[in-house]
Formats: sequence, C-alpha cells, structure tokens
Amino acid sequence: TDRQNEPVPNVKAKHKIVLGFSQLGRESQWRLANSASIKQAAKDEGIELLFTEADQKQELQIQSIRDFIKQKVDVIAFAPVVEDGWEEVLQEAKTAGIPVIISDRTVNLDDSMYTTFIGADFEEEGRRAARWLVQNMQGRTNVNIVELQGTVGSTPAIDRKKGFEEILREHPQFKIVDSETGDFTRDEGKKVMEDCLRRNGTDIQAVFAHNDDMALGAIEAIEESGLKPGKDIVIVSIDATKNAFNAMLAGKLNCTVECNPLLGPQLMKAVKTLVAGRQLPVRIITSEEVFSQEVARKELPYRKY
Ligand code: GYE
Repeated sequence: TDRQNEPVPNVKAKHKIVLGFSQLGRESQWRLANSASIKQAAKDEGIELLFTEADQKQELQIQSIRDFIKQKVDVIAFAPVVEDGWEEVLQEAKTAGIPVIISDRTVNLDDSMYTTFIGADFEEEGRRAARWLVQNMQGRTNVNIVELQGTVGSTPAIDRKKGFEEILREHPQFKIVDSETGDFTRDEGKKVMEDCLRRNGTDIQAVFAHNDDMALGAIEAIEESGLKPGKDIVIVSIDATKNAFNAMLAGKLNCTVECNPLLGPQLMKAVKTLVAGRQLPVRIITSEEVFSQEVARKELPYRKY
C-alpha cells in the first residue's frame, strides 16, 4: 500500500528537526510520565518539540494538529484520545506532506494514513489481568467482578476489555456484574465504584480497573464503605505506577499489569528515522510485565514512573 513513509522534504542538514506532539491530556500518572518522557527525549536528541495538551478532548487535538500543519513542522506525532474521527485531519497532514506517528493509543484507520504506531499490546494486558485473577482466585465458586473502564472509544479501554473477557470466557464462575467508565481518572474511579457498591452491596469479590488511578479511587470508595480493599475485594489494575506499588505494599491493591509510558526515546528514534528518509515498521510494541504484592517491595526501587 501507499504507506505514509516518504522522505521528509526540505530538511537541511543543519536545521533542527521540529516535532509537533499533541498529547491527549493529564488524566493519570501514566500520562504525566509519558509527557515527561517525550519532553526529556526530545531534549536529549536535540529535537525541537512543540507540545500541546488537550484535556481529553478530541476537538482540541484536531485543532492542535491543524496548527502543526500550518507551522510546517517536520513530523507530527499524537496520542489519540479515541480511535474514531481522525480521517479528515490526517488527510490534511498527508496532503501537506507531513508524516504522522501514532503514539500510545491508536486510530481506526488503515496504515496509509500514518507511518507507524508506537505503543503497548493492550489486549494482552487485559488477558494478563484476567489470568492473574483466575489463578489467584481459583477454587471460588462465584466471583462477581466490577470493571472500571477507561475512556469510552479509546484503544486501551476497548482492547483491555476484550482481552480480559476472552480469558474469562473459559472460566464461567468469573462474571463481570457491573462495568462502567471512570475515564481513566482517580476521581471518576472513586465515584463509579461508590455507585457500584450501592448497586451491588457486598456481593462484589473483585475489581478490574483499566488503570491504576481508577483502582486507587476505587480503593478509597471501598474503604469508605467499610470494606477492606485487597482482602474483601481483590483488585487488579494496569500501568504499574509507583502509586500502585505503594498500594500493593499497603495490601490494598493485589496486582498491577505493566504498561510502559516511557515512549519518548523510541518516538525520537522514529522521528529521526523518518527525517532521514528511512522506512519504519508499522507497529513498534513495548515489552511489559505483571507485578503482584509478593514482588512489590523488591521491585519498587526500580520503578521509574
Ligand atoms: O493506561 C492510562 C492512561 O493510553 C495506555 O491512558 C494509556 C492509558 C493508561 O490514562 O493510565
């Protein structure tokens, strides 16, 4: 296919590469670590970074990408808040001859509209969370699960749910009894968990949160309801932030599946590859692990976010 991978025109040897990056927001610890990694890596690589934030609003991201096109940046990269609705603006970038890198989350378009996707395998993360739960709650005849979903229409929310459900299908005693979005934030995670506790009373055995921040919010809600998070209700989440490790050390979170936000170095490498006129693979996937309470103490000093 006609992949968007042609050499960048008009880049002279001495000109500093200009990268426009549209970040989707500041909703979580993961996101803050992701932004910091991108800024640091740009500095390290001598790339001029135009960095914008969009408060989880797609319109703001589209505006910002249009601004980058107007400013004739060398490369545009962005972390799309949701998958749908990018065709028009990416067509504009393509027409302007500016290559686009998709970072973190992805878009619902074929790969002629961008050069590469750099990010995690979210479906596998969902499977890992489910496998951990199944292995560690073996022998229970009935496990009612509350799912705290990420942002509706975002790749990690869609794919983590899919992977998680895929594993549960083989274990019918595990049931998702309630599934609501907490928009990847701690505050919403808490609110949504409060509502779930009101609806389901004490008949909840586990929580699957699509990120650590929502799990931390849910932990507060569970404690305020008089139950013990991590004991009365088993909690597994995704990201593996330092805050999640501290919650595991306190016995309140049971497991976190790693999702690495430190994408800056790979992103800058991809930018340089494009500017040099070389091809990139369509997907660049980061490698990740699973951490439980047993290893939390040993691992915490090595956590970088
Ligand atoms: O898991 C969550 C953040 O897109 C992978 O977004 C990212 C997710 C991450 O808000 O904490």
